[in-house]
Amino acid sequence: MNFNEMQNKVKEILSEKRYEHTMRVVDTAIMLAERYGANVEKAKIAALLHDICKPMDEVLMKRYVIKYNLDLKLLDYPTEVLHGPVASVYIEKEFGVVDEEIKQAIAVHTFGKSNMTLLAKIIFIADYIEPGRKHPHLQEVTEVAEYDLDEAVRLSAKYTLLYLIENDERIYPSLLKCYNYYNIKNYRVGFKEKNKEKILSGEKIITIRNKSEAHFKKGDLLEAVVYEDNTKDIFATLEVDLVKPVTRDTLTERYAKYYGVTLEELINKLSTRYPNDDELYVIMFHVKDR
Ligand code: DGI
Ligand code: FE
Ligand code: FE
Repeated sequence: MNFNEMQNKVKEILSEKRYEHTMRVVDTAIMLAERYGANVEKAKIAALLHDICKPMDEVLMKRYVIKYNLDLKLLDYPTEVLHGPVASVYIEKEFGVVDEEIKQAIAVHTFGKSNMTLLAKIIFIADYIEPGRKHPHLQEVTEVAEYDLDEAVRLSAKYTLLYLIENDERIYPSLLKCYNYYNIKNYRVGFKEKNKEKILSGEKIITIRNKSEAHFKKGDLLEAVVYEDNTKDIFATLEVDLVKPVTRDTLTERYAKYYGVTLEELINKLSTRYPNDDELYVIMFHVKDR
């Protein structure tokens, strides 16, 4: 089935309002996919089909959960929670979509999960920020989604949690896991693209940062990402071995050697990067996971 055929079928199944919401999610998902370098065709299909089971009868949804071995805990939740997981099975049967990444993105579009794929984040956010939405966080999350998709995921998980608690609703655990996972930005450390391979090979084992990025201690785990990489995918988990305060006067040749520069060059480099910080911190680490 091509996209147009799918679109016609979606239009027959959904109410006019739901169909219009769906098409705005498609447009938003295309925009985000282009922005973050995701597969635009997949984003279009996932967005088009994300709410396809919204009108399905609750009893039928529950039958799907049992018949297709979905998480049985879903049976304790309302159709708001069920319609995504059920759709991930339904679209294979009714639309011939077998792509696991699309199915997964649709399954979690309502409540998210930890460590989502780029596509899943795009559908989660597109659904939350399509311009017809009426919630009070539309503008804030739309703005954040332009430059930091993970932070947008954190915010929409947060606001959904707050809304659900306010309304005495039952929280599906995946939503909480999503929030916790994306709420760890203190322990994210950015590196320049050119340092990625050196870190992975074990050649680079120190970094020098200012106070804002030195609230770590031995044994802490840091998630290393590349600054230039818009998706901010974690390329390695680093375990901190040592955090040591240094000033320009106490920096030594040894540290400069790790950077592959002379001491003088290192001091100049740090003065440029941190012109207002006298005290800096040497963070030594090793790669724990890649
Ligand atoms: O299907 P849409 O309306 O486009 O949007 P959606 O799939 O994000 O569903 C939003 C609804 O789902 C909203 O009313 C909040 C609700 N929801 C999200 N996570 C949970 C939840 N409801 C419960 N009870 N528990 C959850 O964890
Ligand atoms: Fe939905
Ligand atoms: Fe939706």
